[in-house]
Amino acid sequence: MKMKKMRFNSKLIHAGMFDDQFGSATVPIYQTSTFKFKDVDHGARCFAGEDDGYIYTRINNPTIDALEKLIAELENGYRGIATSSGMGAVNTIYMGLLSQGDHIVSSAAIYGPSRIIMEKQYSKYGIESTYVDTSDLENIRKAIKPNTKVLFIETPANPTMDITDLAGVVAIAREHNLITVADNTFCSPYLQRPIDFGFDVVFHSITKFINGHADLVGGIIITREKRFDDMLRPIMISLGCNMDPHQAYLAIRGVKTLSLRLERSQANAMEIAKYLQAHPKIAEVRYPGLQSHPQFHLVQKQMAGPGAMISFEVKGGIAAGKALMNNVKLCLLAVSLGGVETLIQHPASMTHSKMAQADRLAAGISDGLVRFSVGIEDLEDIIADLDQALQKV
Ligand code: LCS
Repeated sequence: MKMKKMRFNSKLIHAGMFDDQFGSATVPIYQTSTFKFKDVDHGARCFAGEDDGYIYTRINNPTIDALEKLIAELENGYRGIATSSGMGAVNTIYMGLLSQGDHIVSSAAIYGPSRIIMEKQYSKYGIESTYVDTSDLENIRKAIKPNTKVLFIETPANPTMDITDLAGVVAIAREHNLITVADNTFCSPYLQRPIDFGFDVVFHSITKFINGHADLVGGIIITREKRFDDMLRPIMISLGCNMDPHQAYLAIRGVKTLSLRLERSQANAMEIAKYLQAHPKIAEVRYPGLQSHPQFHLVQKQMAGPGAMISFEVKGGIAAGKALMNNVKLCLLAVSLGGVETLIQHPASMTHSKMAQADRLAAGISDGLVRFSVGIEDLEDIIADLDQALQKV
C-alpha cells in the first residue's frame, strides 16, 4: 500500500520500515559508526549528495532514517531530523534559523531550558528574544519588530497548559514573512499536527509521548519543506547532536503503541481532572479537556483530544503542594512526562527553576503549581493514591 493512503495507526506500524536482506519484521539496528564505500568515486558521490549511500552515523544511518521517515509521515511533513535529545532539536533550530541581529518571538511559558539557553547564551551572539503570552495573538503582533525572523510556540505550554492558536500564528507569520516553529511534545502527532495548519518546523522531545516508556532521551525535528531541512540538517550534523541507532530503534518500537497509550492515558487524565476539580483541597485545575479551560474552543479546533497532562494548584500553595508530592506512593515524584507511568513534579523548583522568579510568575508558573503526567495504570489506583496523599495535606 502506498504510504500516503495509509491512515495514522497503519503509519505507526509500517511507515519508514524497510526490508533488510532477511525480511525482518522490525527495523534492524545498524550499530555502526561508518559505512564502506564501493570505491573512491562512490564515496565522493555520497559526499556530494549525488548518491544517497550512507557515509557516517553522525550524518546518516538506516535505522535513524527509518525513524525520521516514520515521524515525518505522522506529522505530514517533508522529512525528519532525529537528535540526541529534545534540547538537541531546540539548539539545532535556534542555530539554523537565527543569525546575529535577528529577533525571535516566543511563548513565555515553554520548557524552561528552551527559554534559558536563548536568554543566556544566544543573546551573547547578538540574537534578541521576546517572550509573550502567545495564547493571545495580539501579544505576538505587538512583539514583532523589523528584525523578527522566527515565531516559536509551545502548545499546550509546559507547564501552564495555555493553548496557542496554530492557524492564527501562521496567518501572522505570513503577513510578516516569518518562520514558524512549534514544540509539539505535549501532544505528539496523534493529537496535533501543526504542519497541517501551515507551520514550517515542528519538533519533539522524543523522550516523552513518542517513545512513551521512560527509557531513552531523544528529539526530532520535522520540516514542512525541503528548504527548512536544508537550513537545519547541516547544523545538526555539525553540532554532533545526532541520535544513536539503538536509541532510534527503541523510539521506533515505542511509537508503535502511541495511539493505544494516549487513548488510555487521556481517558485516565479526563477522569483525574474531574476528580481534582471536585476536590475541596484543590484550588485550580488546568486541563484542556475541561470546559473551564480558558481556550477550550481552541482545543476543539486544533487538537484531536485533550491529552494526558494536567496542572493544578493545591489550596495552601507551595506547602500544600509539597505535602501532596511527598506523600504519593504509586505516582513517581519525577520530572519528564509522556510515559506509561504517572509522574508528578513541581515546575517552580524543578523543570522551570532556572527561570528568573519574575519571568516564571509572569508566565503563569506559580510557586504552588503541580504538574501531573498521567500514565496508563488503572484509574482507580491513581485516584486512590491522590486521595491518600491529599488526606495528608
Ligand atoms: N520541549 C518540551 C515541551 C519538553 O517538555 C522538554 C523536556 C524538552 C523540549 C527538552 O527535551 P529533552 O532534551 O529533555 O529530551 N521536558 C522535561 C520536563 O518537563 N521534565 O523533564 C524534561
